[in-house]
Amino acid sequence: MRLSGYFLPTLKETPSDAQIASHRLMLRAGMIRQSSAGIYSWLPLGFRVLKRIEQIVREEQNAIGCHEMLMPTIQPADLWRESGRYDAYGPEMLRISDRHQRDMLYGPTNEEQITEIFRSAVRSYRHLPKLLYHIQWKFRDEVRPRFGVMRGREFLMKDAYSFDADKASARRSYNKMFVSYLRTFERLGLKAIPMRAESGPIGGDMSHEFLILADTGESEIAYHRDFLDMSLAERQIDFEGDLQPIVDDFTAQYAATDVERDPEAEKALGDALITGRGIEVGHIFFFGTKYSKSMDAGVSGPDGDEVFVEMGSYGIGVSRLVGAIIEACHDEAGIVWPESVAPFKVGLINLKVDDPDCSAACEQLYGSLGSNGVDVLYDDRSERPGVKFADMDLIGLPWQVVVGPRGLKAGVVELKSRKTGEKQEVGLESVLSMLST
Ligand code: 5CA
Repeated sequence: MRLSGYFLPTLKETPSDAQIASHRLMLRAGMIRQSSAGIYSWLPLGFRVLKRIEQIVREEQNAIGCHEMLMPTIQPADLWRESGRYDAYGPEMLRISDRHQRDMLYGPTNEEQITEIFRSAVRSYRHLPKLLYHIQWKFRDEVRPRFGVMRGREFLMKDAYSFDADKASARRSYNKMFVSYLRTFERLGLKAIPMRAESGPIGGDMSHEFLILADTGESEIAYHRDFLDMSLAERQIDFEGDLQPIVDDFTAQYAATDVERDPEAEKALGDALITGRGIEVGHIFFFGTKYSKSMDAGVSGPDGDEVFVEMGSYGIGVSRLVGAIIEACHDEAGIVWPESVAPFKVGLINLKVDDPDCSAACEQLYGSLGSNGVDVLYDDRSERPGVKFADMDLIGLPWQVVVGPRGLKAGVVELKSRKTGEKQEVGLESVLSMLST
C-alpha cells in the first residue's frame, strides 16, 4: 500500500476525551472514528487489524470442528419471550419495532436464535455433538460506554454454541473451547488467564472468563503467580483426545474475578497471590438445559426417550481485542503490534522522494516484498523525515525499512525493529530475505 494514496488520518494532538492509552492511540493512529457514544467506524488501518484478529479466531474455531455460519443482527422479540429473557434483559437491549409494529431487537447475543435453528433441524442424539459459531456485530445499550472499542455499545463478537446429548459430552465441548481459547490468545500475542467467573444474564453453573493483565482493565482480578509462567507453548494438542488434563493444569491454581473472589483462599496463598486489574477478552459458559428446556429443544436419546440438549456458549470480544492488544503492547511513541495481528508487517520509509535513487530502490523493495507475500506500507509522501518516523512509530508496524541517499551510496538500508528499537544496516538483498520469512 502506498501511503500517499491511502486513507490514514493520523492526529498529532492527543484527543482529550480519551482516558486510556489504547483509545487515544486508536484515534491518533487513524484506526477508528466515533459515530456516537460507544459506536465507531473502522477506518482502513483499524479495519485491517480487526480482520486479522477475526481470522485467527476463525482458524482456531475451525480447528476444533466448530462450524462457521452467520445469524442476523436483528431478531424477533418472540424468540426471547420464549426463553423469558425479553423482559429479563432490561434496558441494555435495544428494542425496535418494524413497520407492522412487530417487536424486534438488535441482538446482544444469540442463544435463542441458535436454539431455534437447532431445534428445527436436529432430532436425534446421533447427530450430536454440534459446535457452531458466527462472528457478528452485537448491540448492548451499556450504561457507561467508555474506553473506545473496549466497552462499546456496538461491538464485534465471536459467539459459539455447543449442543450435546449428555453432560459428559458437554464437558468435552467445553474443554475443546477452553483449550482453543488458550491457543487463540497465545497466537494473538497475549497472556490470557482463565478465571472462575460469574455467569450473569447468560446463566449456567460453570463459567470461565479469560483475562489479560492491564492496569486499565475494568475487572478486579486475583491469581496465583504460577499463571505468569504458564503457556501451551509447543504442546501438541489432540482435540479429539482427552483435554481434561490440560484444563486441569490451567484451573488447578487460584484465579478469580470480582464477585467470585474468595478472601479465605487468597489469604492462604500469601506471597503467591497477585492482585490487579484485567481486561475480559473471552467468556465461556456451560448452562445445561436452560435454553433447551424453555425453548423445547429436545432430541431422541439412545433408548428412544426425548432428552433436552445440554448447551454452552462461548464468546470472544473481537473488537475489544483490538484495544486490549494495544493496552498490552504500546510505548510512549505509539502502538507496537505483535506480528500476528499487525495491519502491515513492514513500513518502508523513503527519506527523499525526489531523489531518483531512493525512489528506485524503494520501488524495487516494495515490488519484491509484495511478490514474496509481505504486506508493506510504503511511505512515499513528500513529508519531512521526522513526520515519517513519528507516524511510523505511532502506527506500530513490526519492521521499518528506512531508505536514504547516504545509505544507498554504500548499498545499505536501515532495518528497525519497532519492538526493541534495535537498528541495523543491511544490504538490499538481505533485507528482502530477512523480511520474507
Ligand atoms: N453469549 C455469551 C457467550 S457467546 C456472551 O454474550 N458472553 S459475554 O457477555 O461475556 O460477551 C462475550 C465477550 O464479548 C466478552 O468476554 C467481551 O470480550 C466482549 N464484550 C462484551 N460486552 C462488550 C462491550 N460492551 N464492548 C466490547 N466487547 C464486549
